[in-house]
Amino acid sequence: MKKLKLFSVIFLIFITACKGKKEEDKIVDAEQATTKPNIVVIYLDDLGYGDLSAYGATELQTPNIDNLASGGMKFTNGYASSATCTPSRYALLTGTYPWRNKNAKILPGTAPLLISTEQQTLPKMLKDEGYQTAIVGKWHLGLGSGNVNWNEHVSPGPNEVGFDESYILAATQDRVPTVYIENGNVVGLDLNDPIEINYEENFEGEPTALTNPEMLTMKWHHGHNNSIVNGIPRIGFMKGGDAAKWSDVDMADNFLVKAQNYVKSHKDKPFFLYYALQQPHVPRTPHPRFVGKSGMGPRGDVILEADWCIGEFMKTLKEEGILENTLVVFSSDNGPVLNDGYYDDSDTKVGDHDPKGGLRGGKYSLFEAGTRVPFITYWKGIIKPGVSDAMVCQMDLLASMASLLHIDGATSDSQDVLDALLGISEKGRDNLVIEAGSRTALRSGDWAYIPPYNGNPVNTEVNIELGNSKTPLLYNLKDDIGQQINLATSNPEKLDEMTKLYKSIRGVGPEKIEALELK
Ligand code: NG6
Ligand code: CA
Repeated sequence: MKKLKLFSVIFLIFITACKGKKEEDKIVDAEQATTKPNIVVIYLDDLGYGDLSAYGATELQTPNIDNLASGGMKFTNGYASSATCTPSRYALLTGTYPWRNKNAKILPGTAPLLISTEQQTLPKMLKDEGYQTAIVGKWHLGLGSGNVNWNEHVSPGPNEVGFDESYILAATQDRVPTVYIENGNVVGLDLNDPIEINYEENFEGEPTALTNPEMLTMKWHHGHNNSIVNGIPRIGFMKGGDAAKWSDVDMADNFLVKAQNYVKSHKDKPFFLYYALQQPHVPRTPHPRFVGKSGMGPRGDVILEADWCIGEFMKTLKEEGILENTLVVFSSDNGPVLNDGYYDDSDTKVGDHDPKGGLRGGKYSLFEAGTRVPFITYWKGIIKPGVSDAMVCQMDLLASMASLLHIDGATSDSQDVLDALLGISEKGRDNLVIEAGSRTALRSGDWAYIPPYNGNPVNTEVNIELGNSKTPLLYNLKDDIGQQINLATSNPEKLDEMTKLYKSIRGVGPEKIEALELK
């Protein structure tokens, strides 16, 4: 079945490629289109399952991302590996469960590179296959080997784990250093004004949100009261580097132009582009032309901004003539949060919009809204538009892209779900261990199992249910997508089955996994 479909796909592309070209070029084009398409991962930061009109949002319209969903495969069971950023990105790039690496937690801006330069990664694998590789956008996987001097070449980083080119924001938009780093070098740095970063203590005489609240244009709610950059208080202390500091409101446009330029200058050979947008993570800083556009405050506005960026990016693929030769994967690193540390009206103005899309929990949570995220694959002319309920995880991209390229890329955790991603099959993975902080839980078939944890049931700062309960939680998502009815007591057989499966994958009994604090 699959072979037949692939054959017809090749034939289709062959015919298309034949139009108006020399005989010998045709075969090369047709072959390249199917065997080595460009691969683009468009990755948002904290976008929830219900944040797109394609996923049921009615109060927000996201026409450009909706075009990907309606022209491609929209997954209803698409997962980030984790409910926070760093571990999800780790899994996406390495194809390995993040809980196998104890350091794969939300990282400060000074953290060393989390991925070993020896490790297999998606970009490395593609590079070995002759792909050109690049990241534009948020990194948040650590840089250097400790005690980074930001005024010198910063290494190892993305360029040492498989990316030929990198243009990144090091950690998060709310963490210092608030500068772009291109291929290991801070962009626009004036060495007469060197950058110093410290996450423990401030530099003498430097203003902070606590000492100089009059300098703030955005107020902090929890955390985020250290150095002030562009009127926004951040996490961590920074001194110097004034000329290099980014403009928050221009960040989206800046990343977009970098991504577009990359496509334009690399379109003649296969490329892998990881376009990691910063929206709608805090601080939400829409460009003035998007301010007020959603009527929902900055969070809604930056989602519209991101949607616009993606539309412009897709236009570039089309204008450059490579839309039919590019597989686009769209997703988000974790679920939604409204107030993540700043007063920005995102919670007060949300109105009837449900970023969770009917799921329970949110960012940081073991409930579904923590890890189940929008997940779309789009490949014009190849992926037949549709909706898939197959369970797929971003961690599976490594094995699936290996399968697409007919190479051996298997890791123990990354599964080949290529057929599901291409819409050829409804079969995804059977199960997945999801993660939030230092806690893990199991998804298997229609079921969700959360082992007992001691932590607070709710993180009151962000107003999110974390999935901590002194007794096990068991839900049948087919009947109860909102995880309201705990079946742990009424269905002991299923509980036993899920507990055993969880232990066998996780390798540690749930009773031994300490519930750790959120951050
Ligand atoms: C938390 C921050 C939050 C956000 C998160 C990382 C505080 C109180 N909260 O520690 O604002 O930055 O880390 O988000 O500092 S993530 O999407 O990159 O995982
Ligand atoms: Ca995130």
